[in-house]
Amino acid sequence: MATNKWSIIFLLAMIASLATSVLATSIAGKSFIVGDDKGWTLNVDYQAWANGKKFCVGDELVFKYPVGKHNVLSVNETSFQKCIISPTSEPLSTGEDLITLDTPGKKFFICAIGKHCELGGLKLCIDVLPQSKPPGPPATGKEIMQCIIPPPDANQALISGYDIVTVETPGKECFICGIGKHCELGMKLCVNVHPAPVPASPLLQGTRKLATTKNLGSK
Ligand SMILES: [Cu+2]
Repeated sequence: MATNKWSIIFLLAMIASLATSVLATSIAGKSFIVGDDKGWTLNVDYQAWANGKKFCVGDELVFKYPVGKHNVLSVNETSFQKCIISPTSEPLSTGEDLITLDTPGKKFFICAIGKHCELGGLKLCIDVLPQSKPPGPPATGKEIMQCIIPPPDANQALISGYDIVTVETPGKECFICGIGKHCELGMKLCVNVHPAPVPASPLLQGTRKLATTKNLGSK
């Protein structure tokens, strides 16, 4: 009895950790420490730091600085360029501020203390790209010919008993039977789809034929 209970608990723990790791890999973005080792401080070229980095929705910025020395204020473009600090603004000030980038587009951050933005260059502008999509289910001819059946949520098996597939895009299209080992036993087909030929006008064909006949006749 006790053994059973523990094995169930163990199983549940396994499932939980598996679910967490799947969730973590699909949701978590990258984390950037602004300024890397230097952190958020005076006289660092933050545009140079941002150059060449790819910020995507879901990524996170970490601003690190000694508490009280600086802070982080998210502002609009005008405030960024002119270092305008609204008296009602509420900057982040924990010394390790996390900002999750949740929308694409340009984002502006400045330090709202003294003249740190104007004179110390404590300002950062980044361009946030839309979330990078996870790769879709494998659909290459090679994988299909190896009888790899996509997971149930990604495969759209046809089951009517009289399935009609219109081949819509040129390239290689492959089909398998997704039941048991039917594919391994040979139930698979790959076809090459060619771009649709430009339909030749029947009138034009007729004319050409007529012309040839005439030529032949006049000889
Ligand atoms: Cu500052």
